[in-house]
Amino acid sequence: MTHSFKTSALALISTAILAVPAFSDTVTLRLSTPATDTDQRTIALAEVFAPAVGAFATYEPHYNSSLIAQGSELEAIASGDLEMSITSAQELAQFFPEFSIFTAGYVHQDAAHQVAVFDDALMAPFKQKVEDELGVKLLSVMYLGRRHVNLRQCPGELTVRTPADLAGVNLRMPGSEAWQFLGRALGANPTPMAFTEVYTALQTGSVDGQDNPLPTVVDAKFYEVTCQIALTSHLVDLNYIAFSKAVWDGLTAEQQATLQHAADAAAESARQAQLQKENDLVAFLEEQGLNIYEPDVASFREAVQAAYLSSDFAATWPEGVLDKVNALGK
Ligand code: KDO
Repeated sequence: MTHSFKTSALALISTAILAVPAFSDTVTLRLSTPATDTDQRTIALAEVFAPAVGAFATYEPHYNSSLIAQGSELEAIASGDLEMSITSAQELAQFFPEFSIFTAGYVHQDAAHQVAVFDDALMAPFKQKVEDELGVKLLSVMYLGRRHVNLRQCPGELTVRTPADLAGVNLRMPGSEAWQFLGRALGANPTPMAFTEVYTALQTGSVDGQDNPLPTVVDAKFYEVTCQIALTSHLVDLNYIAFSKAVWDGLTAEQQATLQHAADAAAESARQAQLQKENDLVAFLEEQGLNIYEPDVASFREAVQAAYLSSDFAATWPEGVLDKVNALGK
């Protein structure tokens, strides 16, 4: 190495060291999500989380997967290209199969049960593994809602009573094995597809339907291009606020406490807003012409639970965890 090269290399290194934010600097927190800016979770992060951490962090949200594709956010955080995401147990299960316990249909009972599970000691080894092996901290649990089957066909053409009625139905599910499994367990023919492509796929008929909670059906305007919702409640779905451990470790203990509190407050605010919307939106959707009805939920529960219990997923669930999760419910 020539003298001049060494000198310029050293200069580059010292510039890089100087560029590392000191505790007193403001750190930029980029969040990437497939969700819109009108989703209750992103509203709460912008209105509750961002101002609470404003003294030391600048929150920079990117909606509609405009920064990172759905499902690649955790890798982006791990490699330092992103600071935050609203991740799912299904995405985590791609790295850590035991997270599939939180993706299984009819396991979580409601929003309060999700919080009890997330805060319980049973969750500690799950969180620790994600932190140690992926460099991602799971700060808080967010409520997405009860997922139902939402189809283009009207009940005259197809009425959903039991899983057998979904045979041959092309149901869009998000793109990972845990989601495809759920689609098959419901009796459907699952098609993997990114969230941002679903509206057009429903509009053009390249899929027959999709599954999401009512607030998402409204927020993403899926009701404009579908005819019915069978209230299967097959998954009381959650997301986690995922945060870069490298950034977390660069914060002071006081900043960490503020940030943790801000994440919890945003999750709680979003949970209440989402629950309210789930209650209110049936009437709105019916006004839009959608047919909303209850299928034989017991037959869905039985089929879905049986599929999970005999699956390779269940074999990865740590001994006794399902019983502990069930014990935290009603
Ligand atoms: C979806 O793709 O259907 C899904 O509901 C999956 C969730 O885990 C989550 O990624 C969600 O999309 C997005 O936040 C958009 O609401």
